Amino acid sequence: MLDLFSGEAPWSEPLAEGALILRRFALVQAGDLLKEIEHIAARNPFYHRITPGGHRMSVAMTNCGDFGWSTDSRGYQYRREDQQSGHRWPAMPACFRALAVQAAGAAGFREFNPDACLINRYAPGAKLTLHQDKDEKDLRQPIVSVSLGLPAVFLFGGFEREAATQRRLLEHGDVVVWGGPSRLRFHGILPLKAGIHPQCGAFRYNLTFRRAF
Ligand code: MD6
Ligand code: FE
Repeated sequence: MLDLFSGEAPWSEPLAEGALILRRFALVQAGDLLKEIEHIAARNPFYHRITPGGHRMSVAMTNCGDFGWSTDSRGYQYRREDQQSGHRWPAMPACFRALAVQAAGAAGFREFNPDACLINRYAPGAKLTLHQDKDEKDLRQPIVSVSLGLPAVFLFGGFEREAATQRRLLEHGDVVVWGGPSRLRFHGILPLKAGIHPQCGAFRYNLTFRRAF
């Protein structure tokens, strides 16, 4: 019998209009996703980018898909090549794309067709200060964000940096989808607390799928 109170995954939690958390939506696929992250990072290693302001980011990053997000002294942009290795970004694995499209659909975004996946790796202390994701060409497409490994506190704010923020813990397998009227909300991640996750050791990984162009 269907038991709505069993706490079985996945379940959804609203954040704002156009934005929600699909709790444990990626739990079953997590092992496959982690294997693919390992392959991608073997060819295009994680590294700490330097922001246009000259700061070394505490989050280490790599990408897959047609385009990868990067930053350097000229600003933020999507590029076909990894500036560190000189290689093109690896293709987006089929299991990545399938998950992203399914999650977007579950949140009501039916035509999501991501061409970029940014992979963030957080070690203890790593954080992401409040920012907007606005480097993508078509802001009608949502962003799908998958959390793996150690839990992190996610800040979800308004349309100005100073606006009040909600705090939500994102755990292994949680997926955040947002778009529509929430697409340009400020958001961030508080410094990661140290711990050991059975599948990811001392790290948190986050995959964010976007339509860049
Ligand atoms: C993170 N996520 O969860 C950082 N951006 O590690 C993001 O910056 C983000 O989760 C856009 C949409 C969803 C996100
Ligand atoms: Fe973001």
